[in-house]
Amino acid sequence: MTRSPGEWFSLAVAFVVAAVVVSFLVAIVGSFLGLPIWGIGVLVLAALALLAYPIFRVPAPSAPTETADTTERTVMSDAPLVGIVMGSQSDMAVMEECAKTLEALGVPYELLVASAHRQPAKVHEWAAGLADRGVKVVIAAAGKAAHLGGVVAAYTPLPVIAVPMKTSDLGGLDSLLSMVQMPSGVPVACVAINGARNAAILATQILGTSMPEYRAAVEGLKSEMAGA
Ligand code: RP5
Repeated sequence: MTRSPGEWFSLAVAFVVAAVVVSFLVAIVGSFLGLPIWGIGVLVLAALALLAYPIFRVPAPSAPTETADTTERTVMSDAPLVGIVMGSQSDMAVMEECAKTLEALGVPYELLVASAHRQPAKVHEWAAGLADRGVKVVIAAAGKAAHLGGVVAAYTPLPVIAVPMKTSDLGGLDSLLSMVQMPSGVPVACVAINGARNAAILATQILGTSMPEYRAAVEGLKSEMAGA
């Protein structure tokens, strides 16, 4: 950690003022106790050293640490097929619809809150292990500069469906463009702003290409929607 010349100047002024006050007080106490002049001098020097240490000590740079992990992975099954990740607990209100839809379609899933910029190591660890744990599709929800889907896609061979969160500043256009404009080579499929339900259905459709029960679940949903 470095200090600017202005900060050093302020610290020096603070030290001089404090040093005068402390020396004065120590001298008064010393004479009150009847100490010889050299004893008072030693006391004053010791007091100044004690004063200087906290003022001028340069704190050691701290290693970057991740935000405390308060929300662990929520596993809805021993063998989840869909992994849902969202950048913040504040995305949960919207993403509950995604979880509910997967439940209605009978798809086992797990859910994690992890931010690509606040907890990059957590996102990396989770995304890199998904395929080996049998997860088939990822749903990534985030808002603003929404890089979570892209970061997850960088670490997994699985298809990633992104859900752009509606935002207060730009209405979710920021999230949408961040997700949909992935550079060539690392695709991220993207549903509508706050399209949590569609993300769940699309994930089920992907599962349905190789698992007949999920194809049947989607066909059932389509029949329901058609009023059949
Ligand atoms: C993104 O920033 C999250 O996905 C969320 O949509 C948005 C705001 O996050 P909070 O400031 O509410 O944690 O990382």
